[in-house]
Amino acid sequence: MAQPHEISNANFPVDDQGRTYHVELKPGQVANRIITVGDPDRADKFAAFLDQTRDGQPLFRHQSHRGFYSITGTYRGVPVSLVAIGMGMSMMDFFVREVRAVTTGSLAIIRFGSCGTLGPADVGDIIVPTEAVAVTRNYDYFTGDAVPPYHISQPVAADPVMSELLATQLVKLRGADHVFTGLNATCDSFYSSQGRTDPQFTDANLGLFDELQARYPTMTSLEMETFMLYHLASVSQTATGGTPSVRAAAAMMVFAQRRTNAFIDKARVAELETTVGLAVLETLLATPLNEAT
Ligand code: R1P
Ligand code: URA
Repeated sequence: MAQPHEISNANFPVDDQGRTYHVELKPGQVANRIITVGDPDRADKFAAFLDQTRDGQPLFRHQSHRGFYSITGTYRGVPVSLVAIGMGMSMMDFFVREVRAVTTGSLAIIRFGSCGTLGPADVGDIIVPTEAVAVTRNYDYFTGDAVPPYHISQPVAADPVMSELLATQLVKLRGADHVFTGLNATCDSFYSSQGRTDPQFTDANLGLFDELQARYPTMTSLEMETFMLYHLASVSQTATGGTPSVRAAAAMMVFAQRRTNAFIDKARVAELETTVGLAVLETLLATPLNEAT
């Protein structure tokens, strides 16, 4: 059995090989252009698009003990990583911070995930969120304070160049009727803060959809990570300070139409993952990066 690695530095833990504590990557194992997904199977499907090495495998693959799955290789000769992070804003936070810690120069990160929609998109359509808000449960409401049950943050924007490139690639592939841009709500639950009803718990969320769309009429998607990616990109800094060092965008497949209650079938997901995956890779390649920052 492999020996556990010793960890040092309680502020930013790394092991004796220089790998970060949760994502378990060290310098040289992750590229500056990254696609992040939730589902590890989706990362494996994307790996098939990467340039094949002599043994038919990407250059590097690692499953961390905390559920992060990383694949690094090249796409049309350019280094690219795929990192599956699981679900939720805190997993996005681990991923962005730990990858930033072991890379130099600017990073371009695209989240390729799934989402629910309140419309006008439908199941099987693609949404490119040009901005995102966080919707978080306001715990004090549930202990009796006179506050709203959910907090809705101010919006944070995606990288406009990457979003435009992504939307253009996707429209070419899927047609303008099936690609939507707009505001995304990143929620801290798949259930309560996404307005799902659950008789087992008090969630006070019956008016949430209407409240979200009244406050942000362009709000179209609901998912669980994108806001954190855009937020961290917006506060990222270079060694010299100032300019953000992380550029970020997202594309999401609509799995759930929350007004009609339709849910996508598996065959459609497989078809979307392969076609949309290529558009995401092409966008990453077309994103100019200052790798010497
Ligand atoms: C919930 O089913 C998960 O699916 C969405 C949500 O953001 C959440 O992580 O994204 P992924 O398909 O990327 O996992
Ligand atoms: N992912 C989510 O977070 N919500 C949905 O409704 C579908 C996918």
